[in-house]
Amino acid sequence: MSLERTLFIVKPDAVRRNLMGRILAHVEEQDFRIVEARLARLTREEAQTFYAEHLGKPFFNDLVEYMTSGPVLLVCLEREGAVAKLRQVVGATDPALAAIGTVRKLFGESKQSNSVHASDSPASSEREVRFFFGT
Ligand code: 3AN
Repeated sequence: MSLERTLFIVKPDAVRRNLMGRILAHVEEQDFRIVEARLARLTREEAQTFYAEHLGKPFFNDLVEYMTSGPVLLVCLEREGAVAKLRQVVGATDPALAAIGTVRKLFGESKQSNSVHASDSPASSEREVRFFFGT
């Protein structure tokens, strides 16, 4: 396995509930290194571009509303095999279906308010890290 970078976002529902520290501790315990991080309030344009693959889906407008409803923590994480490992640590999109011990099982509220984002492939991680951190 090679050293990879991936994009992680602590979403508005989790920032609002003061879960940033616990969630970051959880990923650090899995040997992820935080290489970049910043709090941001996404604009509508940023959220629409970031989630462009979901344009036209029934939940798209609500997703953009939700992602712009409060601050998010944007994080670039690094580890061996980071992309696949972080998807495991994060769990399924729907917290009700996520495996025990995953971030979404522990903290997610619903399919939309599922507390965190993790890039879903090496191609996505490259695009997403560049989108927010320009590297
Ligand atoms: P994941 O974040 O697990 O890769 P995606 O990429 O399918 O999931 O969806 C992106 C985001 O859109 C999810 N994290 C969630 O916030 C929202 N979402 C996905 N599917 C639904 C749905 N059926 N209803 C409401 N929101 C959804």
